[in-house]
Amino acid sequence: MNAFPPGNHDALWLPFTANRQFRASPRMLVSAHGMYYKDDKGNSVLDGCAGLWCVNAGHTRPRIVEAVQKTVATLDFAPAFQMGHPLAFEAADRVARLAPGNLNHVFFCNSGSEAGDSALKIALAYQRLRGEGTRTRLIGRERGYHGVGFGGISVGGISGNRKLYGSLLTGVDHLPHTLDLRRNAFSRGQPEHGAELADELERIVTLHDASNIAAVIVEPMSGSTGVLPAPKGYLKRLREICTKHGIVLIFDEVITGFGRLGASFAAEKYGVVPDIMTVAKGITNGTVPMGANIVSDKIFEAFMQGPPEAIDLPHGYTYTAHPIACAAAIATLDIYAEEHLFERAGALSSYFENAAHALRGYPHVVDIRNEGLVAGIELEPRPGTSTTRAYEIFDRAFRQGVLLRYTGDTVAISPPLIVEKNEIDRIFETIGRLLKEID
Ligand code: PXG
Repeated sequence: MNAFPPGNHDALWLPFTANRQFRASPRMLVSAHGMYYKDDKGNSVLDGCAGLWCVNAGHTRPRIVEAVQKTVATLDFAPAFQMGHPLAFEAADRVARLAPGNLNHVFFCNSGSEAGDSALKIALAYQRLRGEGTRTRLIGRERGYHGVGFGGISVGGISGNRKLYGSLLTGVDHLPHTLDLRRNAFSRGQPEHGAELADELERIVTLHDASNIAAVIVEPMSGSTGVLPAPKGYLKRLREICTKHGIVLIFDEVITGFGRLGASFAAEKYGVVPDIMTVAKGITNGTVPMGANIVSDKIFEAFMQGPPEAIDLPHGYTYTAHPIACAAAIATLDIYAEEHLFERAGALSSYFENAAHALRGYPHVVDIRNEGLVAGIELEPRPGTSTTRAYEIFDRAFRQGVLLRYTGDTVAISPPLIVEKNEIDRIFETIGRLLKEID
């Protein structure tokens, strides 16, 4: 069967893809159910990465499908500027109730990238509204990923995503990343060493003075740059330094939110609450694009001080709180709660951890990292070329019926939270076999 439908296949430009290599040897998906995709040849493909870290409840869940179908036939679109609809209020309330601490206010957007840029704008505006308008500098972290908007790539720390795009935002500094193979290789869960790396924020404060710094944004566990859980104590230290200096702390929970780590959010799991949390992906089980900022009372209240008829936040999107996305989010949160999927992920995590770490000692493996239902297997690169080994594992695994992700030299695994033990076995056995197969 021809993988491609008729037409000009150059018409589609795929993101973060080697397009010419892909067209020569495509990987095509045509349907999905539960833990499995079906490819264009009719083969079943076990989803080892929840689509792109987003389908946490598994694919085509009837409750979500029906909510979407009903909504699209009832209220296909509703403007969100100076207008509202019931699903938007319900979805915000549900998300806020799930969030820890005083994170009680939800601003909807359509992706993790928009959530990242929105969070930075809210933080800057907040500082100005509270009379601290000199606080304009933004701090990210090396190896951070906050999407692909100009704000996100500026505070992000991946040179490959930045180098083609000019000067980016000015006034940005980066904390050092926390990956330390020398001290922490083959850690299970959060690594022991590296809390002191948060003190680098003090160094940046000394350099610029706190009166010039608006916000710090980090992922509690970096996903896209190879699964890097924060070292023990690191996030708490970052929280303390931000509080001491009046800096807004933003957690990017686009991957870590909605059960991936065995709790609703990493903030809950680690007991450290930021001022703003960005989420996306699992908020709708990946079914409809949606992102959000979950904002603290203190920040929200700062925007509610002007004249009631003035627009408090001049920011938003045509598709903010889209009815179909809101319906998908509500149905998704229902499933997470009724099936106790976050708890399930937590309960399965030690089995998953053991399966991942069983690959220690296999050819090419230089580190294995994990937390909740996510793992990264880092491979030694072939001399002179990075990523080719990990790509080969990804490509061969797909052709053998297992969907993985690779990022740099790391193979990433983050299955839907409904995964069964025998499916966890199959994922890691496939990787183990391929590690022995490739050169
Ligand atoms: N923040 C984080 C932490 C992310 O992981 C984004 C923001 C951006 O979200 P959107 O919805 O704009 O893509 C992400 C996205 C991968 C991979 O396999 C990871 C992401 C997206 C695509 C692939 O590494 N993360």
